Amino acid sequence: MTDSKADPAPLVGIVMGSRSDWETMQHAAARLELLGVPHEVRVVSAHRTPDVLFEYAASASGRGLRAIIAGAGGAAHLPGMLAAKTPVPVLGVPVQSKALNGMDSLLSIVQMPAGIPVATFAIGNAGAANAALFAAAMLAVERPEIGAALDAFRQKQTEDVAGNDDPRR
Ligand code: RP5
Repeated sequence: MTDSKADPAPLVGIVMGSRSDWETMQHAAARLELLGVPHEVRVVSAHRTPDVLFEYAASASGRGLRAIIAGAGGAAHLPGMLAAKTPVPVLGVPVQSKALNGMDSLLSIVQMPAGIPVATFAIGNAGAANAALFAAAMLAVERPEIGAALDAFRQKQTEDVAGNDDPRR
């Protein structure tokens, strides 16, 4: 998290509907941390703190955010509402809900009517991790150091699999 004055201004905002989403969304933060992408983390609820949502969306571009990763579960309107209120690209992460295993979250994030896009990722931890990697890939266009970190991450991932290719060991 880059909140102290010494830290560089965040390029990515990670927001979630509830503190209970952190268990999932920490996987996005961990990837951004690993890749050296300055980011911030906030709880912003579309239905419990709608004014905070509007304020966050209104200030996002001016504060230098280049992507917002938004995770929510259930009737997950947070990513769509953010996307409606900011030109900054919104990457939606469906959090795995207890009642419907995240199918509710997935469908309510992915089924945006034409006109306001939300890039939607897989349900749960994989979606959170991939949203961060995707944000890094977007940033790599203008930030070569992030591109290099992403290349190194992918290379290591390849080597880890290749070096452990006997599942019995
Ligand atoms: C959504 O409701 C949140 O994104 C969370 O996934 C879900 C449950 O929230 P809590 O009741 O745990 O706060 O708004």
